[in-house]
Amino acid sequence: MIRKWWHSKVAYQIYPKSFYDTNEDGIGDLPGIIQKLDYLKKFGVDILWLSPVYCSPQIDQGYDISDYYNIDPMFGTLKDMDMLIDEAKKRNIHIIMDLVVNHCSDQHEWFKNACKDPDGPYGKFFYIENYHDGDALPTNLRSYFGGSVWDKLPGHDDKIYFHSFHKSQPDLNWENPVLREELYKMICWWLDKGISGFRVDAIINIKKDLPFRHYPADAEDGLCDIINMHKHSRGIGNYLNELKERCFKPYDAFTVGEVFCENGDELPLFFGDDGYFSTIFDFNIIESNRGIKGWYDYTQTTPDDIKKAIFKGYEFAKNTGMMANVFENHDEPRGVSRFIPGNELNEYGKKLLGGLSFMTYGIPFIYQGQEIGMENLPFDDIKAIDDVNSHSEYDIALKAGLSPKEAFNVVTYFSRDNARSPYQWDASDYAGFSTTEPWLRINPNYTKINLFEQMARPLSLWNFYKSLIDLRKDKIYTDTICYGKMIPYIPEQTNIIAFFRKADRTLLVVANFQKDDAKVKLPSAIVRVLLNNMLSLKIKELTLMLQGYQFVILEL
Ligand code: TEU
Ligand code: CA
Repeated sequence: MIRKWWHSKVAYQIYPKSFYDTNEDGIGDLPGIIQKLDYLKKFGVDILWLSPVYCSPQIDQGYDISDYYNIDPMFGTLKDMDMLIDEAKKRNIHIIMDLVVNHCSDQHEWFKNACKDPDGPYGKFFYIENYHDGDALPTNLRSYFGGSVWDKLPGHDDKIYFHSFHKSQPDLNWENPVLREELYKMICWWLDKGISGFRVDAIINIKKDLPFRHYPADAEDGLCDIINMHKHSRGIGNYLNELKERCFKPYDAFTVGEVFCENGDELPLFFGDDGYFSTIFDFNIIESNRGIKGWYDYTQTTPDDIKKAIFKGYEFAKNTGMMANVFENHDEPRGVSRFIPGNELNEYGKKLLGGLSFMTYGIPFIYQGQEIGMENLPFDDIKAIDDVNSHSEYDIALKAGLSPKEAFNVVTYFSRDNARSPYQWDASDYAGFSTTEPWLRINPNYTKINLFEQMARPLSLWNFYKSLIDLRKDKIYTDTICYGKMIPYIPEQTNIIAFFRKADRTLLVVANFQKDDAKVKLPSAIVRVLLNNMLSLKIKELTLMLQGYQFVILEL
């Protein structure tokens, strides 16, 4: 593996709308991020991924872009963005933007022009088909956000267009070289501005299985999960290669692909030395309890599921490159609320999860608030949920026969709003996020869980994350933590996640992922305890006597 600057770094995802508000409108903004750069530097993060800040009607929180070349006024101006890039650079922080090119917004000029003249050049930017009421649809695929992927083209009763996500997010037609050129131009324009790269959204969707056809229905709606099409489609590599050659490679950009349904045989090409992307997210933990029918169809993830997920990711990546470690993001519930039973949730368990994410082979991505242990947002009514996907999953659960209360419970467990509530800076009004009512409710636990409190408390979760960052950057250990082999240790011991990291040094990471105490035999004597989420560590004749949720990094 060719060594790259980013291998030893720590990345942090900012959800701008909920990060920090400076102009008192209840919405986070770019000047807010600029103001916090010194803090982020002090914390130790090197790469900042910004969820979309482009112009957008915000139907899908910015993942519906109406102008790729401008900043939505709610976040600031292009000048603010230039300043953010500059100020970040001064501090040696790399900015990466979200690249959403599978689809745009139905308010984008391209789509408006396509509606005006579907047979003209912009009609070819999208997938538009003729359709008369009563006809069979070209495919029976179900969009990610529920319902058919087809909708009537505005202003045309006899035409329909394709959308993988919400109907306000028409898919761009990558088969069309003119469209591809437009996208490449835009991508290079941003790279010229000095950003270091992109997180590449939903990219697996750009290749369709053409000509469109029907698939066996998988539910009573007669539709079939869109993922099935992607299992059949081949040749996405041609586009991704072109994208890499034309845009990413000339700038040596750092790119992280959101690749969540892959054809096994093609995947090694996605990342690594010659990959289409520098890295891709390792979604094994996040996907560990997902059902195929919808959110309601999930199972509770166990510590042993997480263990399996961690080793599966490593086995998959080890000969190819480095994946990006995540256990939450803006599309998922808060990891600590999801993976630790509510009545056992405290800072020890939160530290354990953070420790695993940092010590697993891969580049750690922290989602804003993870470092202070932000938890799921409590909801009391489905109407209080903003996220579009939550509402469609609620309907799916009801249709599957769940009672409104059961459906509501499922949705509150998975809702994307859980992780989108404003950042909890301190215990003052509105959690120090804003001076006014924010766009989404603040978690009422902000008086207890907030950054200010944790920075002041030496044994806080935040300080533990800081130690993890410092350890990764400690010259003595960088090689072992970034490049060292990961070898499972006592994998058969239930609720214990343990592994070696081996390079010039040998580390043993041990997590007692349960509330009960546990004994773990050591393979050899300990040279040093590098990190411990508790004040003490009991050892009796080469056996660790771990407390519930104890997590340690040992040097052997
Ligand atoms: O997500 C891709 C994706 O497939 C989603 O369906 C994801 O599985 C879902 O959000 C879970 O509820 C990306 C973005 O991360 C997401 O925020 C966008 O909504 C989506 O693309 C469309 O751009
Ligand atoms: Ca604002």
